[in-house]
Amino acid sequence: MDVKKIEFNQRNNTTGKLTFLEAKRDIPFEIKRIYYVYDVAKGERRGFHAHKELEQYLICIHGGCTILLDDGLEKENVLLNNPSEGLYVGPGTWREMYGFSEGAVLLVLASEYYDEADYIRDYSQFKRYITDKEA
Ligand code: T46
Repeated sequence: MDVKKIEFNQRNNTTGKLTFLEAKRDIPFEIKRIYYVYDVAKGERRGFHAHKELEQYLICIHGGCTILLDDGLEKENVLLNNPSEGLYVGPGTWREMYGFSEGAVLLVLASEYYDEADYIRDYSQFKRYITDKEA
């Protein structure tokens, strides 16, 4: 599965914590877009799609949420509840986000501008896409 949890640089002292990410050093792609998902009501589930080309880092900068990842063969659930950790999610990965704690903020760094044509929003279409790619 093309996913990986990364620990970012942290500087902690008695007054608090600071995490930083540097372009090209910590994030291998050029960041073309940043967005964040927040105010997600208890029990809500989002995502339900894969991307054909897009690479992203997901960082839960406040609170926590869980990401279901599926490459068409295996499924994995990753808890994000640490602002100094990022989850790289590569193309061809179905994702669903759930279990948002109250006030959770999920920040996303994306390699491309928003393009609806890059989304696969239908699960059977995703399975066909993966099978065709492997053939
Ligand atoms: C992803 C997960 C982690 C835009 O117009 N511009 C944008 O940059 C984005 C991200 C979305 N939109 C529009 C598209 C929809 O009409 O905002 C609406 C909500 O987007 P969506 O339903 O895709 O949101 P999520 O939370 O299900 O998924 C988002 C990202 O779209 C997706 O790429 O990987 O977060």
